[in-house]
Amino acid sequence: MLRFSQHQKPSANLPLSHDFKPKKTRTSRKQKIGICVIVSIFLLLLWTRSGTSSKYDDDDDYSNIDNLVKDGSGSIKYDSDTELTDHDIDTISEASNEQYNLEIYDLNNYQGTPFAKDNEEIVLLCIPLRNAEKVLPLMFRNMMNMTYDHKLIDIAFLVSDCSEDDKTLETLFKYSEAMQEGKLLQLLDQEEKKSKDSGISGSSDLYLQYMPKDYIDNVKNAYSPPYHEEYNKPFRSVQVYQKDFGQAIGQGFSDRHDVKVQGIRRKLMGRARNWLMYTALKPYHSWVYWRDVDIETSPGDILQNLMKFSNGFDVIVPNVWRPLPTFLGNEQPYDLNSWIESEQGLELAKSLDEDDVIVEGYAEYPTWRVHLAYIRNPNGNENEIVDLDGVGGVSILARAKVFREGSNFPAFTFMNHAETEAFGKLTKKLGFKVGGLPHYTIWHIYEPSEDDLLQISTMERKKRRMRDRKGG
Ligand SMILES: Nc1nc2c(ncn2[C@@H]2O[C@H](COP(=O)(O)OP(=O)(O)OP(=O)(O)O)[C@@H](O)[C@H]2O)c(=O)[nH]1
Ligand SMILES: *[C@@H]1O[C@H](CO)[C@@H](O)[C@H](O)[C@H]1NC(C)=O
Ligand SMILES: [Mg+2]
Repeated sequence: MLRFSQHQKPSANLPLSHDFKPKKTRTSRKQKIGICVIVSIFLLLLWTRSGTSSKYDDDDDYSNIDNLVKDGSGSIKYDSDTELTDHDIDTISEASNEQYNLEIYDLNNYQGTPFAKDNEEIVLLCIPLRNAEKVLPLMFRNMMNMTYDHKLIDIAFLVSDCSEDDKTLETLFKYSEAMQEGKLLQLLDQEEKKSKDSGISGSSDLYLQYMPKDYIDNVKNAYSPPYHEEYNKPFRSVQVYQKDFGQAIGQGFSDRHDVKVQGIRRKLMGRARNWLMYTALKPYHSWVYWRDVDIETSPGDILQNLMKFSNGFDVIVPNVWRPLPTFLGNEQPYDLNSWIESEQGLELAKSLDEDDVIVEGYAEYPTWRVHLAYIRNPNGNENEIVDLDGVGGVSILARAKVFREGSNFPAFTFMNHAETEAFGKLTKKLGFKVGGLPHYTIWHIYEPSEDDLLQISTMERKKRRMRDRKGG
């Protein structure tokens, strides 16, 4: 007798893994057991809640499988306590003592639609990290702020090449655990209060006094209650991967923006992104959303909003700006990797070696391309979309099928580009549409460069002298 149950949504029997072993192990055994328990409970909850599993008797013959596939109902699970006939055992070669799964997916059902939220389409959220400890609270608050159903989002982190004293991996694990238990907001608030009380932030936050007041107010607002209903809800799953790629270029602002290092740095980043995506992408993902850690504010419904454009586009990016100190002009177009190809860009490419990488936004590479960042009008129509050739990696929504059909983040020179810019070109070559929203903006954090810090300290000294003169 063969019995199998059917799941409307491939959830209950799929890996909801949240277990990982940090290389620099800090997690106690107790913690690990704790997580296993949480995962099991979560699994059980999903299982009971799905309510769609129905059992088929042996007189329902194999034609059911056909029906299932046609229905697009996802997966079929063979339970351990079923008696198998010889024929069944022939059919299913890998029988194990306990339980095994046979899953059937009609991949036509996981291509991504503009009605993703209503269709309960599952999103894979990919976040690469390096020396990111400092921005993790901000990143997690941004994730929690997403109003797309958390139970439809699988999160995959890749941590690479962090410095010796950096605690990205440990902190990531701690926050992920708290988030899945619904306790993260509490934890972050507590930690923030503690550091405020101890006055640790002090001199490193001096630049805040030079930031535009309305921006600071806006940020304060963005990080304050009331929060939406979904905010504290656990995500479908969290996976943390650790793998080094030998990235040697510093993660400081000035280090990583030197033009000479871009080619190497970007190819390594491409390699990292590919490892992350190929490891995490599962058949039931309809979407992949790439997000950098260092975003300060972003609308909570960004996923739904980007998905709206998927009737005409397969890859969609928002505009990315950053604030600046008032003495530098308040704000600035930031992500210059999203652009429209130009005649001059193509000519420049022809003049280069096959392996040379053009990195957009540097004087060394005069391409005269139109950058998405520069065509923004703060009062422009948020629903306007333009065709792009290159894209930046800060926030990319892509149909999962783009990757399934072979696109990725080239870790070699492709059409004189690498990583996300090459991803844009490659994706177009595969026949997909790549678009950007000029008037829909998310905000990257501002990190003072060495020059900016120098200027701030000069101004501070001047201020002090004035004060001293007045006082004395
Ligand atoms: N796994 C991994 N992540 C990285 C590496 N380098 C940067 N990242 C992460 O990738 C994202 C983008 O990195 P950034 O350093 O901001 O690089 P960028 O976006 O090209 O540069 P900016 O435009 O200056 O922000 C961030 O989330 C980083 O934490 C790396 O070598 N490995
Ligand atoms: C959270 O979402 C709201 C609503 O879209 C938005 O106004 C706010 O800026 C978001 N917060 C952050 C930290 O991005
Ligand atoms: Mg960045």
